This record gives sequence, C-alpha cells and structure tokens, in this order.
Amino acid sequence: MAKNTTDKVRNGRATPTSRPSDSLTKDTLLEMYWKMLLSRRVDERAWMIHRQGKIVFHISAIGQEAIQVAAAYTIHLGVDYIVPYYRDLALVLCAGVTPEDFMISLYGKEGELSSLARQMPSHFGAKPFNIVSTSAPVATQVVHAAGMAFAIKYRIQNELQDPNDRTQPRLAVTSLGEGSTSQGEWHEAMNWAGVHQLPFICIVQNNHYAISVPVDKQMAVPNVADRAAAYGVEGIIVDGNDVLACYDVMHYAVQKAYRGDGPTLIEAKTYRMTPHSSDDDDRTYRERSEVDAWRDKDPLLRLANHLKAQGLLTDAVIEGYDKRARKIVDEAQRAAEERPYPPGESAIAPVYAEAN
Ligand SMILES: Cc1ncc(C[n+]2csc(CCOP(=O)(O)OP(=O)(O)O)c2C)c(N)n1
Ligand SMILES: [Mg+2]
Repeated sequence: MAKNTTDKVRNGRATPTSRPSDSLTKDTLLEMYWKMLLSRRVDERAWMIHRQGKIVFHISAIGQEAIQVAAAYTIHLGVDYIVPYYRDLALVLCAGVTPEDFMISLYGKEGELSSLARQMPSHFGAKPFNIVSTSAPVATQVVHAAGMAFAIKYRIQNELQDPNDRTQPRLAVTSLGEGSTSQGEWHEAMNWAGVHQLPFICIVQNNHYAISVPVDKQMAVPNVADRAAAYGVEGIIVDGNDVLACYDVMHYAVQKAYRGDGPTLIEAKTYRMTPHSSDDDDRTYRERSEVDAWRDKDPLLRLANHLKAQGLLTDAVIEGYDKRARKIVDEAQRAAEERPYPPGESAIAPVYAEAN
C-alpha cells in the first residue's frame, strides 16, 4: 500500500478508490454481516440463559464484533496464529468454533473445546484452528503471540520456512482490551515485537472501560496507539464500530506482516455495550445516557444501513438471517443442555502428562 494511502487509512479517511474493502464482493459483505449477526444472537442468548440461572458466567462481545470479523476476513484462517481474548466470540466463530461449541463451554459440559471445561467460558482455544489457549491473567496472551511471531521470523530467516508457503503460519494476531495495556506483559511483548520487527498484529479493542475504570483513569495519553511508536511499532487508530474501516487497516497490517515489514498495533475505538460480565452491575459507575448514545453506533446496525444504502441488503433478508440464527442458537443450546457433565474422575486427566 502506498504511503499516502496508508496515511489516509490511518486517519479513517481512505478514499473510495484506495480502500481494500472496495474489492469485497456482495457475497463476502453479506457473509461478514451474517457472522456479526450470528455472534450477536449467540451472545444475547448467553445473557438470557445466565439470567435464567442455567449458566454461571458470561462475558460479552456485543458491540465489538466489527474489528473481530474484519480480522477474520484478512488473515489466513486456520493457519495463522490467533491468540484471542475473552471478548473475541465473533472472531473465533469465524475461525471455526461453532455456536454449539460455545454453548458447551457456557454449560461446562463434556468435550468442551477450549480446555475440557477447566477454564471459564470465553477463554478460547482450539487447536484445529490455530487458536491458542488464553490464560485468565489479562495480557499474558500478548507475550505468547510475540513469541510465536518470533518463531515464524526465526524459521523464515533460517530457511526452515518458505515465506510464501501459505500452508504455514505467517503471522500471529492477538487482542486485548485497553485496560490490559497497563500490564507489564503488554509492554514486554510490544518491545519484543518492535526490536525484532515481527510478523505480529496487536489489536487493542478500546471499549472505554476496564470493568469500572474508565480509560482516562487508565492512562495519561488519549490513545493506546500513541504508545506504539515508543517500541518501534506502527500504531493505527480505527473506528472499531465500522467493519469496513477495520477491514482496511487489518488488510494493511496483515499484508505488511506477510511481506516481513514488521508489527502493527491497531487500536479499534469501540464501546462495551454490556456490563463487564454477568457478575457486574455497570449502573454503579456509568450513566445510562452514555450507553444509549452508543447504541446508534452499533456496528451491526451500521453495516446493515450501509449495505441497505448500497442496495445489497433488505429488511426481508435480515429477517431471514435472524430466523436462521435463532434456529442455530436454539439447536446449539439444546445440544449443550442434553450433553453430560465431564465425569469427576477426569478432573486432572489432561493436566499432567503421562510419566515416561
Ligand atoms: C492480571 C489481571 N489483573 C486483573 C484481572 C481481572 N480482570 C479481568 S478483565 C479486567 C478488565 C480488563 O479491561 P480491558 O483490558 O479494558 O478489557 P475489556 O474487559 O474492557 O474488554 C480485569 C481487571 C485479570 N484477569 N488479570
Ligand atoms: Mg476495556
């Protein structure tokens, strides 16, 4: 991408002729909309069954789907390393995790995909899709991603991997919240990625809160992306509720990583539409008017309006998608409910390796 085009993308003002998202076909755009919608409906159901007392915990991706779907549509899914965080439901659904897998996690049932139900739900991991398991301490995944990106660069430099071999991982993409960038691990990983100019993309989903702590109590600079330069990493800010703008910056960062041109930090400015988790009551620390103001910027609504204006989507099609999503979610929930719990004696089975 030419420098001036990059600058335009960075400022969120890419001209129509220069945007990678302009090349997206109608089918792909509708598929992206569908993925965002499906994630939203799965997520809403999780809140509902929590309130019904059927599950004990949920942490939500609602409002943050745009950057996640954009990431999924720009990397090589199933091959590149995805090192997600707990709000990346839309991303992992695109990568191959199914609504049924997610429901099984929520219910903690046998065969749970990420950790055989040892971790909390939403601590995603799925070996078949190169989704790397996350730990509960925030930001630790960023160090893992930088390590994987280092391994890719090492293999390429030592001719153990052809840089154009599309069957091998060519980048590591990770995400976290803006509050988690206060953790030491984030700084260490960013430094490592910068020093070695790694094929590494760090997506910061800046949803303005870390539980009850607003972003201006978290850091003294207005943007997480401003910190990237200190590590020799390019920092880009994007409207995290505009899936096409997110696609443009992700496309830029991914192609740059594939060329061996180094790491990128993408700060997607968005908003946490729900309480932090099902254990939180956000009425104690933020005004309803603030939450309501963000409803108009809902990324799902915005994409629907855009596609309708382009003549690519109609209310009837949306209704059809909704029906389809409801059926999928109903079936996923039923399947999870019918499944047994893991047997008690299996509790430590996958924890310790067999003695040789
Ligand atoms: C090291 C560590 N400290 C504290 C916590 C508890 N905790 C879990 S999520 C969270 C807030 C993170 O906020 P942010 O990074 O902005 O992500 P968001 O939840 O807003 O997406 C905290 C403090 C933790 N899991 N790990
Ligand atoms: Mg946050």
